[in-house]
Amino acid sequence: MKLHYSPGACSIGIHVILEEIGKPYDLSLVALKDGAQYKPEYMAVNPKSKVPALDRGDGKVLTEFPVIAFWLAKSNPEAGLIPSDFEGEVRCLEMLDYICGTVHPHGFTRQFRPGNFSFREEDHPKSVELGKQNAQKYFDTIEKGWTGGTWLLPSGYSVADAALFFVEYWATRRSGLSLPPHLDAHLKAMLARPAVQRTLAQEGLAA
Ligand SMILES: N[C@@H](CCC(=O)N[C@@H](CS)C(=O)NCC(=O)O)C(=O)O
Repeated sequence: MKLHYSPGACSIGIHVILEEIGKPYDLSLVALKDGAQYKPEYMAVNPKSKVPALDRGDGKVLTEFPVIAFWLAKSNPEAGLIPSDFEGEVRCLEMLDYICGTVHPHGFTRQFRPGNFSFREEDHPKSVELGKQNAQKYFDTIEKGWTGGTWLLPSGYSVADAALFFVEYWATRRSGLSLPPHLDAHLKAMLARPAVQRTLAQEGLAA
């Protein structure tokens, strides 16, 4: 397997999952800051020009965080990264979709790439502010609906935790936001996991 990633991008969540699984994989750097996602070499891998993309090792490439996370969890059942019952699995997918389809774009892409949301440069600060407000609102929604203990789902650690990690990391390391209590404790618990520590070190990032 090979993960196409950029340091500190949402691909870090898939990187954590690969470290949790513990099977050999390669990393391929797609430096978003240099526009490498738009180079023909990478567009031949992922025409969407986004990370993460996972080369599964069978000649096929998967894109979209929730799908990559689901595929990795289901094809490595011994790692126990998705609930084994149907209701639990559905709730895990529900969280992956909320984090990747709502929190990521409307909370953080609005802050990090305001030009994607408005042509007018004078509107960009409004996009950043709206992104911060949205992120805080989405985190409060997750906090109020928290059904887990340390981890997001009551059944224990899962790929949904790796997704929650990347938005928590952005909130506290890049956006200067504070997290509500369950999420704050969750981020601390994630940072204590050896798989997360290895991932951060490999991406050259501080805890
Ligand atoms: N829907 C995609 C979104 C992935 C995404 O937006 N990735 C960002 C990095 S966090 C990216 O590659 N951005 C590059 C760009 O927009 O040019 C997913 O869930 O995997």
